Amino acid sequence: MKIRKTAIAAAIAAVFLGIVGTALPAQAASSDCPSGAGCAWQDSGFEGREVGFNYNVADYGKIGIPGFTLQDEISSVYNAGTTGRWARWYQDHNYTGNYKQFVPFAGRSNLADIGFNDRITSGCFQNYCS
Ligand SMILES: [Ca+2]
Repeated sequence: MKIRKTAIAAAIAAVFLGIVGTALPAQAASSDCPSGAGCAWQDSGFEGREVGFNYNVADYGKIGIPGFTLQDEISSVYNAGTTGRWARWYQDHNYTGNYKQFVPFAGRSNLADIGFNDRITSGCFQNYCS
């Protein structure tokens, strides 16, 4: 039941993103996420520093530039995966704690909308969350 609700929410988000993409010039956008990746941005609206994964990130606190990581900083995410897998982002490292998941070609431009702003520490594609 929970998964079904998330799927519906993700589908709505995808439609919403489509509308935004049409209305605005291609600037900061979910389309910045490379094909095949799961992407996370520091700011809402797919802006700020961006980190993508092809399989998973066990701890965002351990990647990035010296002195700055995306741990507990991520405000928008997008699943540009091409294998049909859902992308999940977890509150804690090593894919533990609460998580949000998104079907391919869906994401969230503002994680604050779903109570998940600046909380993410790990992320993965389904089947690579271990
Ligand atoms: Ca943020």
